[in-house]
Amino acid sequence: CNIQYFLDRFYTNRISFRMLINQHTLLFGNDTNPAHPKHIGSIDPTCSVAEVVSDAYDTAKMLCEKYYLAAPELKIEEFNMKAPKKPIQAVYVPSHLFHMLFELFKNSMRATVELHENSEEALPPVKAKVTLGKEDLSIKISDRGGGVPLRKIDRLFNYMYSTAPTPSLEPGAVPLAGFGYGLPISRLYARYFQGDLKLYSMEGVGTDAVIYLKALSSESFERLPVFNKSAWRHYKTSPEADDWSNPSKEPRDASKSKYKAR
Ligand code: W6P
Repeated sequence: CNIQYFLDRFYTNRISFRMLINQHTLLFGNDTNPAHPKHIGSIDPTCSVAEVVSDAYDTAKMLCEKYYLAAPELKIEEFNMKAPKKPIQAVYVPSHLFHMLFELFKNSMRATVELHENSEEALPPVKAKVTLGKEDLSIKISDRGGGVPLRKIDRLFNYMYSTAPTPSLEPGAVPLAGFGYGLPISRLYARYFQGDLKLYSMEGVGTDAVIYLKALSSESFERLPVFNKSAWRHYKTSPEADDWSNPSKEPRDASKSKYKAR
């Protein structure tokens, strides 16, 4: 609804401003970053995607083991259509990529561990596949965590919804899950450079989460909200009648109605 629309635009704005402030302080600050001399501000012109996948997995694994005393293994596969057998690289902001992958790994690990809690067998691994085509650089994270029914997939991107109990805010506590902002914000990071983040789930088996990035840096320009009449309309329009049939809204049987027919 309106809150979703507002927050998507608000947080896209925040991502953009933080990027600008970061670039300014890094580029006009002292010297080059000693840890990453080739980086241009927060941008890595040769970002090795599989390395970020692996780092995000390791970080999520540490949290997962802290909470559940177990974590699924990772299997990474790469398919480079442009330069077969070469590691896949992108011009990208590694911190953004890390944020998205860390979020997806936490979700996949939680689903995997909770589904197999009372099972003797080993946890099914989480699989990552990094592919580079002409247009897209895609990263798929697949789990065997039992999946989510299609009806509930949209909720996972809703800011007002979380599947985890609200975590405590005690100092030093790092929750594994809880505020329900992880997936919607991750999707904004993907869309910010003209990519996207999608979930494909098969209930009873597991979930594939795919991050789509642009293969060409010339295609990955900033995506920003604009404030115009169309934007205003999103807030002004009042809810209208649905234009698709809905069984719960069929005309009711007047004899069962508590309202008398006139
Ligand atoms: C699940 C639910 C989910 C959300 C996002 C990414 C992966 C997964 N797996 O079961």
